Amino acid sequence: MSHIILPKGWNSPQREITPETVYQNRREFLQLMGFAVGGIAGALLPESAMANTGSFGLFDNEPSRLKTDFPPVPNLKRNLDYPVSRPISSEVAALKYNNFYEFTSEKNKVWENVDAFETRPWQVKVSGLVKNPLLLDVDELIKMMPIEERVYRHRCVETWAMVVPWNGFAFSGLMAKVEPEASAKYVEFTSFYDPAVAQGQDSVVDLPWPYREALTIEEAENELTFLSTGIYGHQQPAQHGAPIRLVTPWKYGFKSIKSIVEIKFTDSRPATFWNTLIPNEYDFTANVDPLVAHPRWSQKREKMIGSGDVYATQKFNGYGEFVSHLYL
Ligand SMILES: Nc1nc2c(c(=O)[nH]1)N[C@H]1C(S)=C(S)[C@@H](COP(=O)(O)O)O[C@H]1N2
Ligand SMILES: [Mo]
Repeated sequence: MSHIILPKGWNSPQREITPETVYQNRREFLQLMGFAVGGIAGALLPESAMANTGSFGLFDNEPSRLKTDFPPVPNLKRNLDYPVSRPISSEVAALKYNNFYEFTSEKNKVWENVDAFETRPWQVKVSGLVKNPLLLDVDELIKMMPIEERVYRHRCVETWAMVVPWNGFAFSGLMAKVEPEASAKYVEFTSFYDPAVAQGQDSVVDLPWPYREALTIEEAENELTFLSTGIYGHQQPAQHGAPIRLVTPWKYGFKSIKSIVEIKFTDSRPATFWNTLIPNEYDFTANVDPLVAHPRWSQKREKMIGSGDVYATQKFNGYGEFVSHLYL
């Protein structure tokens, strides 16, 4: 989540990791990444210290390696209940600027590191405190659910932002099918674990892989909460979390876990990846709020990928009318 480039090994495609570049433990990893280890927040950076989103997509000589031929989603209708006043971000910019720590910590290199990631066939399990647990192929799940398009803002805690047309289905629709028990209070989402393919999972010995995130049951049931199986009218590219990822647009982006293999309904709050690693920087709830600074930077403004346009950050990322009642 920092912009510090790690030594070779973390993102080496060949996984030629020498003893010197293997971090001994997560503390060393976090210090190298510039995190404020030890609980004392680092000095607040000036507001000008914003994400270097540059001009991705504007001045690129399109590298032929960038995959763009994803299968289109037929008969896709846009749900107009969630209008966004800003322009949709460049698709190429979004394809080439990602957070996906399983592959690399370098945002502009994720797309180059996902070639070996097989996202079909892919099984999704829905388990825990539900009346009707599920274990099925993701394409069966997609056939079962009403697929629609939603244009949402996305706000990373690092201050970069985008506006993208996701396709997929409302999480509440899946809840209606599996019927959570009354005792279910949280929903835990687990991503894949495959260090042979995801070299980031192999580079640091004790990060809490697989990536996990969680919501309260009320947040999960909110109409905004979306499982995205595609973007820009087509199937999900690997770098956006194929084949299925969570989208919670009023929360910082780290909550929107990619490449989900299991969804579990629980009665106690699950441990989550970033909150376990560094709780003073990544809290569990993580609602977008311009007035609550991150320990290392202000959250007052945000910068769009692609255009580089800067906007004032909005509370709940502009989705207060849908979610503010959850936090009274
Ligand atoms: N499994 C997994 N999911 C993840 C991440 C990750 O590293 N691994 N990064 C998160 C963060 S910090 C952000 S901002 C978004 C980025 O989504 P995008 O690359 O599709 O824009 O994915 C989130 N989901
Ligand atoms: Mo993020």
